[in-house]
Amino acid sequence: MKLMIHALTFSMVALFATSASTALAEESAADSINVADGYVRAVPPVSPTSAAFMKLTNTGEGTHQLKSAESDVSEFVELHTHTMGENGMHEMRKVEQIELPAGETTELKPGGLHVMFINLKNPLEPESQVDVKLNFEDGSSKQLSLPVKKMVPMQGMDHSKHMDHSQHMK
Ligand SMILES: [Cu+2]
Repeated sequence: MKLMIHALTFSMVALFATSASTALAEESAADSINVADGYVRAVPPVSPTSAAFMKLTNTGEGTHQLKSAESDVSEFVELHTHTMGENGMHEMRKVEQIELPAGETTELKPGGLHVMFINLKNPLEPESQVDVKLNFEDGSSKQLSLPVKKMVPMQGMDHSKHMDHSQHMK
């Protein structure tokens, strides 16, 4: 009698172990995607928009897609890219998803792919943190806390020094 119970217990343990290892073999997109160097652009209080940038490395065997992002900082959160318009100007465009090929690092960076925050609810203070959730194609998701960073203005875009200078001239 005692032996039978032991045998039963053993087979139940074996069953659990089998199902657990099956679950592990099926890695979710969120498990496969490593996020590095993520940050959100600091913007002056008057700005209605900002963006998040980061490096997404797919360490898994298959291609994954970033389908959407969520955050409390703005009314809308969209996945965007920059394209060169017919007028030769950079234009932002919404994309349905961001492809994350296996074994590759996909970089979200200024002038390229980014997570766009539209209609900010509060100013983004430098050194504060922004919670951003990334949603992948298989329903898995990744919760991030990204620092807000001041961006170095692009060359020729920084008119603030000019204005200071002219004020001194008066
Ligand atoms: Cu954008």
